[in-house]
Amino acid sequence: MKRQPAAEENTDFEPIPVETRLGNALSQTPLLDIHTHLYDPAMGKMLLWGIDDLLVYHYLVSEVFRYLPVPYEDFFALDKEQQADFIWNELFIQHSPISESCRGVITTLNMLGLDVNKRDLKNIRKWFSKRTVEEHVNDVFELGNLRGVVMTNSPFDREEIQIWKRGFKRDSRFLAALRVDPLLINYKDTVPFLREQGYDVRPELDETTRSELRRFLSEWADKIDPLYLMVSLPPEFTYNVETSRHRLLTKVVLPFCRERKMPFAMMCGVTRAVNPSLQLAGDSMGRSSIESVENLCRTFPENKFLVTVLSRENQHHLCVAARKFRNLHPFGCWWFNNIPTLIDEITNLRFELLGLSFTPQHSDARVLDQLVYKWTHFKESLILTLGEKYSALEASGWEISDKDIQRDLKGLLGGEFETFCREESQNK
Ligand code: RAT
Ligand code: ZN
Repeated sequence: MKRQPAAEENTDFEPIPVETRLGNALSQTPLLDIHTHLYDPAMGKMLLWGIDDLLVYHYLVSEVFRYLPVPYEDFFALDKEQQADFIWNELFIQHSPISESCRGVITTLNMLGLDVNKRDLKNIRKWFSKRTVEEHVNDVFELGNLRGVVMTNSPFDREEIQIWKRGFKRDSRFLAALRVDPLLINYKDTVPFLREQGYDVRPELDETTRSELRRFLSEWADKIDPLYLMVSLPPEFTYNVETSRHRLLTKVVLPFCRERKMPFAMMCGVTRAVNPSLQLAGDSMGRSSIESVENLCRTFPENKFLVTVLSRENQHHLCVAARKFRNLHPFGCWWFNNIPTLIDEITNLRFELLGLSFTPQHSDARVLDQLVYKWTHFKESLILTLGEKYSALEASGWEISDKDIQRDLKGLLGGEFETFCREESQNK
């Protein structure tokens, strides 16, 4: 079947193909995006949106250097609009924009109603300059059929903590997640920051330090009301080693999550700054230890783990691990996996091994407008993968009703995640 949203009317009396019914149901199922880098509009400049932010997205920054031998520093010395001009010219005018990140910009502009064929960046800028953030948020949420997005909230980001401390009226569509990378990745260097914030912590994890770290997490959780606690981990992360990270995890983070009945989200497999000159675009990836995920799930049955992995080679093992542990919920086709080829493959693996008990996608949007393409492209894939599974069932004599489809989609697009967050861990 062709990769396109299926939404057609039944003009004759032939039975409607299941893919068409799936496409129709999909356009009527509001979804929850469980991991983004977007912010509540009340957080002001932190919420990125508009054409220039779309063009300087770090996924596109790394692609532009594929074509031009410009020194990195020269590019980063330009202001945002100049960088965007540069990227537009190189990736959209001098070459056809076929990569996933480039096509994403085109899908987004097209769905926002702009004539992409004019290839006129000035005009596009003019269109955006007339919009307010409020109307843009509403339009993007409507186009993506979103009911909510989960932010990534860092209690280590000075700009962000000022905003939370000042307080603001929250937009209920923007939910929180507490991100603690500096704590688990780089604890020793984080001690001075924590002390400056009024927590009596030391590099050694003595009793006072542990209880102060719990106080830090508690106060932030009370302030922002997160759905889960999260961290991204390097490929070499393993459980079972006597490191300070291990002690932090088992003596501070996991007990805290248990107490709050909150999942702990692990995003496994990122190697930060393999090319530091590329700044935010310089991260790479590696294969992680799913054995460690299994160890954690077994050793801490009262904890709930949300897990996504960056390496394609880890995807199959993660599915198998989730078959063994009810307290493990795989989610998303993360970052370099968020391309049609891998989305199809990973989602099929998960359907075939886990049925519908996982969350197939999150957007990771850093710019509001990206919600439009990241979800549109994902839905194109879902119509193919889930449509094929339904067709196969029908071929075996099992009829799929519209109600079945609606129920399944509700689960896949946020419902299964919400149930997982709500429930006590059942792995006891
Ligand atoms: O997808 C991204 O934009 C990455 O840079 C990361 O933010 C990643 O998703 C993460 O959450 O660490
Ligand atoms: Zn992310």
